[in-house]
Amino acid sequence: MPRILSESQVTQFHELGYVAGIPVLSEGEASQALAMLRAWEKSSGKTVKEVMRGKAHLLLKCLSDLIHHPRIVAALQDVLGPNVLCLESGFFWKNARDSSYVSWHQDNTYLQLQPPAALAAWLALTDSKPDNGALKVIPGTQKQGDLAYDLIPGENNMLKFSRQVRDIDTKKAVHIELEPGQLSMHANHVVHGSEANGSDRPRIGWSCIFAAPHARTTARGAMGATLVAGEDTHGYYELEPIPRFDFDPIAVAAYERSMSGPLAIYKPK
Ligand SMILES: O=C(O)CCC(=O)C(=O)O
Repeated sequence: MPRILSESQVTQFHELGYVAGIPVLSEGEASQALAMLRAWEKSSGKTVKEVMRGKAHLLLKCLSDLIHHPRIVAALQDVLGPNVLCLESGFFWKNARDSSYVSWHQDNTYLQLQPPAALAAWLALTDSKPDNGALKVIPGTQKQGDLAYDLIPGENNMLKFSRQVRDIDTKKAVHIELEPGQLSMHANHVVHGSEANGSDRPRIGWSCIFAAPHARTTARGAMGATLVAGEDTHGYYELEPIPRFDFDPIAVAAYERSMSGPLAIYKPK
């Protein structure tokens, strides 16, 4: 029996490569989380959009708490099994009328996990709909393994080193529509992307890559992980500490080590 998903949601994840509408936070909790992030922006003079892209759960305590949220962990275990590591976390933050977009890609292109027993969990802090640039997936493409891609840079592309999948049928794409506080999950190989936000509302999502411990990254360089459920049965990653407070030096040191490896592309200048 799955812990939080229905059997049909688990089947959908495996067949189509995504599942959506999983309730995690109440609308009030989602706006409270957003208020904390905006307060951090105000006090630091920085933006979450720029700074919180790679391993953000090692920087802010509220984000560390979120990757351990019992409802997120239960949904992850329903798909990945009892043991779960968090490899990466960061925001895809689109302000109102924001021309940022995300080109069609597969997440596995970046971390190159073998076997690809991993997924991205995407938590909506605002609503996410077609008019404000919701995430889109091309169902079933996770079954095609690694697809050929081209390096196509774009000024407003939120993927700094865009690896855009070649020859895909975008007519088959579906929008993942979410209310604030809801979660979606997409498979590591499913092709996905999103368009600019043409609306007057922001569209803010927190996307985290989680993996089973036997999924090893073949990308070069140091890579740590945070254990969020069960045990690390394989020891492939340096286990990260849990920050006790924002910018806890022990967690920042782990952040720096990991951001020198395959995640270096996300390191803020
Ligand atoms: O939020 C978006 O628009 C893109 C998200 C994405 O690429 C991801 O979560 O892997």
